[in-house]
Amino acid sequence: DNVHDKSRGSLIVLEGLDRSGKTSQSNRLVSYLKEKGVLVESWRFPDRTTSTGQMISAYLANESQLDDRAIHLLFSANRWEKRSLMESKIMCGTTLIVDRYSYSGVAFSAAKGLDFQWCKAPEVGLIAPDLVIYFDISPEKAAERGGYGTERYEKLEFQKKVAEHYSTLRDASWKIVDACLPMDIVEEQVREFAMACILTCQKGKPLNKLWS
Ligand code: FDM
Repeated sequence: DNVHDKSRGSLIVLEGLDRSGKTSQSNRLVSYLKEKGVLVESWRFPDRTTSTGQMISAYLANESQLDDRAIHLLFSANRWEKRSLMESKIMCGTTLIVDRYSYSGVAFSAAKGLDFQWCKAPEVGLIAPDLVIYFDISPEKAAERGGYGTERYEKLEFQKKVAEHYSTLRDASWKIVDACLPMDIVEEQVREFAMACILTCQKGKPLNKLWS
């Protein structure tokens, strides 16, 4: 009777400040899950390959100027244009490991002084992650790690504000990893959180919508 029932994949989001190590950990996690035979794909936002993504990329590189609200909505649109593809992949059994999502969207825009609730509004209705892993590091420690790059937001004072907004967004469901621990320890913790989540989703946990 269950021939049409196929267990779904998970939506796992990695968040944290710049230089928190989440991109390296995302790559490590994806390799590990592939070895374990999990159907998995590595995703990231902004997705710079789409036309909105190219506008975002130019903005981040300081090659273009955009109104704070306009760029906020572009980041959000960049997620909305991927929503249905994400849903079909997840429902067909693929787990998505996503480097940044709506939480970055809100934390970075609110750090510019935009109203927090206004920042959340366009994200309402996107797919809610089954798991958010937050790579916790102080802005000062992150800055010490070989310094920031040249992109628009990679400045200590700004990252401090981003960190504050991340703590407002955080809820009891988030898994917090101390990003200052040795990489292998962080990797092990991330694996455990991810595997537990994937099992729960396979057992039929429903896919939810964000912030509703
Ligand atoms: N960023 C990322 C935002 O400001 N809003 C968003 O919605 C997202 C997803 O873009 F500084 C910021 C965070 C970061 C920059 O991210 C680019 P990557 O991970 O460095 O590509």
